[in-house]
Amino acid sequence: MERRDMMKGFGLGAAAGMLGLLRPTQDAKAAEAYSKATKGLPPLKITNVKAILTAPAGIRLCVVKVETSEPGLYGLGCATFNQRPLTVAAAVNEYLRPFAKGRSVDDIEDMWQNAYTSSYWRNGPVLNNGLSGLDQALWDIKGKRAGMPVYQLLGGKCRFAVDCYTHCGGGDLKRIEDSVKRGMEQGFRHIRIQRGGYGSPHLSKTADFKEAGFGLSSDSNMAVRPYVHGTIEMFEHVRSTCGDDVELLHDIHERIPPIEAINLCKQLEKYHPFFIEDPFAPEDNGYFKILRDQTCVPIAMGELFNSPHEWVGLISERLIDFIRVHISQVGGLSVARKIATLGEWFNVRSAWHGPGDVSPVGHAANAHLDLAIWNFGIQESVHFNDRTQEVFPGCPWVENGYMHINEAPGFGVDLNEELAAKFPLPEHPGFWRPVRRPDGTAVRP
Ligand code: GCO
Ligand code: MG
Repeated sequence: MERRDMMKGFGLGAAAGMLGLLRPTQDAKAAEAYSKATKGLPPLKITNVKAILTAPAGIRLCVVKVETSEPGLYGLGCATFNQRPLTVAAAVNEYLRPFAKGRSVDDIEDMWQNAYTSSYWRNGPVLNNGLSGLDQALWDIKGKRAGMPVYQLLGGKCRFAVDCYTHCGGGDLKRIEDSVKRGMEQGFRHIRIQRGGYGSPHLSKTADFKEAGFGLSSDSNMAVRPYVHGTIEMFEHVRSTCGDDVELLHDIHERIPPIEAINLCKQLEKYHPFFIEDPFAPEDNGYFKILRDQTCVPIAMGELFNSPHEWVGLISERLIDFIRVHISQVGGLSVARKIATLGEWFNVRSAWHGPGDVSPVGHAANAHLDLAIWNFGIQESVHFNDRTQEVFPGCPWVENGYMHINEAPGFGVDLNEELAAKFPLPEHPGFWRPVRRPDGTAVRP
C-alpha cells in the first residue's frame, strides 16, 4: 500500500473519529435549535404509517394513520379512492410506510416532494391518494402540536363557516321539485339537481345492445337526446316551481359528446345556473376554449384530475370558474392549497369534490382549506350517518346550509379503529359499472 494512501486512510480515520465526536453535539445543537423553533417541543419521528379501510356507510373509505415517537400523538389523512381502495392500502402499507418511517413529522413539503418522486412514475389516482393520506396526517399532527385547528396554520378564517350545496333530484319533475323544496327548507341556498342517475338512464327507452346480446345485461344504458331534453325540462320546472333565488347546480358528468354538452350549456343559460359541472371528460379539455366562446354559463371541472397538466392551463387561461378537484386524488392538502392559490390569481374559485366517497377526515380537510382561502366558491356536502359519526368522532356538521368544523387542534376528527373494523369493505370490489349507448358504445361514466 502506497504511503500516500496510508496517510489518506489515517486522515479519513481521524476525520471520522472527529465526526463521531461531533455527531452527538450536532444532534444536541439540532435539538436545541428545534426546541427553540417549536417552543420546547422535542424533534419527532414517524414510527408507523398504516392504511385503515372501513365502510360504515357502505362506501369504501381509506384513511391513513401516521404514528409518531410521542406516545398517543398521531395524525389522520384521507386516501379514499372508492373504486380501488385495496390498491391504495398497498401503496401506503408496502411503500409509503417504509419510506416515511424514521423521518421528521414536521417537514411536510419536503416529505411530499420526496414521497411524490419515490415511485419515479407519478401523478396517478392510486399513488396520489396514498400521498394525500400521509400529507393530510402530517398537517393534522402539526395542528395538534401547535394546539391549533389546521385552518389557523393556513392563515385563519376568511369566513365564519363553509357555504355548501346539497344533492337533490328524482326520477320525475314532481319528485325533483319536492326534493329541492326540502333542501331549501333545510337552509341550503345552493342545490344540485339531477334527473335520476347521471345521464338520466331511466329516460332512455331502448338498449338495443342488450337485445343483441352485446356486453352484460347489468351494463347501464343511456341515450343523449332524452338526457338533454330531460335536463332542460328539469331546469324549466324547478325555476317555475321553486323560484329564481335558489342557486341551481347540475353535473353533466361527462356523459354526452362535447358538442352536445356545449349546446346544453347554451340552452341552460336562461336558467342562470350557479355552475354546470364536468361538461367534458378530462380527455376532452381541449373543448373548453370552444365552450367559453359559445356561452358564459359558469363551469366547474376537476374531480377526475390527478395531474397539474390537467388544471394549470384551465385555471391560468380562465377557461373554468370553479376548480373541483378531489383533494386526495391530487395528492393532499399541500397540493390543494397551491391549486387554490393559483386559482386566486385568475379568480377561479374552489368547489372541492365532497360526496360520500370522501371520508370525514377528507371533508374536514376540505372545510379547513375552505375557511382559509379568499377564493372559496362553494363546498359539496353530504350527511354522515350515525355509524359514520361513531367511527369518526368529531365529523364536520352542516346547519342551515353551512358546514362547521370543531375548533379542536388538527382537523378535529378522530377514528375509532376498533369500531371501524366492524364495517369491512363491501364484497363488490367497487369498480364503476359500464355505461353504453343504445348501440353498445362505451360512454365515459
Ligand atoms: C360528484 C361526483 C360523484 C362521483 C363519485 C364517483 O359530483 O359528487 O360526480 O358523484 O360520481 O364520487 O365515485
Ligand atoms: Mg361530479
